[in-house]
Amino acid sequence: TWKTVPLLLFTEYFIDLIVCCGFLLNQHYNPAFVSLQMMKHAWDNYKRYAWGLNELKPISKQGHSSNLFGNIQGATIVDALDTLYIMEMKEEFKEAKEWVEKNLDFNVNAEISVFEVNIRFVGGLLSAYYLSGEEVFRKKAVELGEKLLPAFNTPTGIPWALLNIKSGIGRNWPWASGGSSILAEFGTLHLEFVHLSHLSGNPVFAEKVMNIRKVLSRLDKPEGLYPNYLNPSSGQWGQHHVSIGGLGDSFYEYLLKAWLMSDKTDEDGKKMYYDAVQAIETHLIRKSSGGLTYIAEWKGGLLEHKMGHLTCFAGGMFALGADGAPSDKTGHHIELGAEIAKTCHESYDRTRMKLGPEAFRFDGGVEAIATRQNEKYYILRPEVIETYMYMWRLTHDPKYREWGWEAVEALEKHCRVDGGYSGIRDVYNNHESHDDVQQSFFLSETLKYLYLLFSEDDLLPFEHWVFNTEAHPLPVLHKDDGNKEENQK
Ligand code: DMJ
Repeated sequence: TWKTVPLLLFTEYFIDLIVCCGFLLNQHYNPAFVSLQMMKHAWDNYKRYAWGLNELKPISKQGHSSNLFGNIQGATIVDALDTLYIMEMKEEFKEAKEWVEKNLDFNVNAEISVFEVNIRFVGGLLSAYYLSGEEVFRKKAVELGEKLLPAFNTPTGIPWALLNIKSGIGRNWPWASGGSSILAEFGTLHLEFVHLSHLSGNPVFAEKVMNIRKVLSRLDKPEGLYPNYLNPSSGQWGQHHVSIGGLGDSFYEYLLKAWLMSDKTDEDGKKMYYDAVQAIETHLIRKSSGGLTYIAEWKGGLLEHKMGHLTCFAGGMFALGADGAPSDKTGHHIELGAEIAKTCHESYDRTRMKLGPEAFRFDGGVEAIATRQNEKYYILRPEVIETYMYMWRLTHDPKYREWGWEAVEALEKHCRVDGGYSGIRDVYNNHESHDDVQQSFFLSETLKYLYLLFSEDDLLPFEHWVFNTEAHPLPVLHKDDGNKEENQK
């Protein structure tokens, strides 16, 4: 009847209102959406104040150049490309692509870090190519790969850490023990170089990294462990310092991922990974009296009971590798991943800002706490969130999303500033002292892993993609179909 019409209209209006508010609320509290908004804030400010330069100084609102990339410019743009693509920030991806087309130039007189340029620039370009299919990224990745080849001109073929990409002259870090190259640096080229050969048809890239493998497998390893220093001329280990954090970390990661990326055909990579994990468990992994599992550092047989923020990636690595472990060890590797994730979460939870310090200790009466002033900083690093993402995907235990959300809240509260996101000098302090750097890996890794943590598992599924150490996804090279990856986005 006529009386019911206004009632119906009102009901319809009311339902619309609820749906609309629900949508807004849901968007606001949808953590994947929040990570996207964080990316937008980081990107917009980089664009406004530091466009084309390597990184942003978010407090002084200007560009920041790091000597890791020499005169190569645009680190944040190349590192962020795939995150923009995955988050469907189409306009931003388009402007980044145009910048790469017009401005990314490797014909510069620059001494660069081979490792950093490989993981951020080569890795970033490869991922952008595989995700978007845009030829410019493939061409630039191969061009840059070719520029890196002279680094391998050493008596053993173990590459130099630093290379002048104009003159082709290489050298090592002056501080590295006995003129050595660094394990985590020369051991973190494998995934990208295999893909460079795959995409260019030129076997030279893969040959270079297979040779590194050969050199390593022939060497004696103290207690089955890999020291962080290896002299590229003599082929001898330098100082016997073993670490799953800085100087060692991504070497182990790349053994496992090389096997996964080869569709589980790279048996040498697999064996080296599981043998290394066995030695790490025996000699480096310990439990504190408070029940926290940690990975110590090994110096000539003596343990330093310290764990770096960088080491926290290992939780995700152990869990990712669980599947390939002998069947009676699968559960154990997942458990190890869960224990490391818990310890790293504690390292965050025991600070005032709920963000983890650069290194934390298990001695002198403390557990998972930084005791030295120069270890109390947080520079927007991703490793703890990376581990939460792997643990979430592999266990679906909701605590990993809760812990990820805690990190979002802490980042928003302490690191977000008007001009972007900044690192913090002391996470135990009441007041933020900002370091004024928005690291490019914040956009490539921290924000991407947060977004993936809160997204469905079929976004870049692990069966088809492996992430390089800078979180750039590279497709698994399936035995049966080399081009299949193009259809699996
Ligand atoms: C990144 O460049 C990579 O994750 C690298 O493997 C280690 N350091 C930073 C992030 O902390």
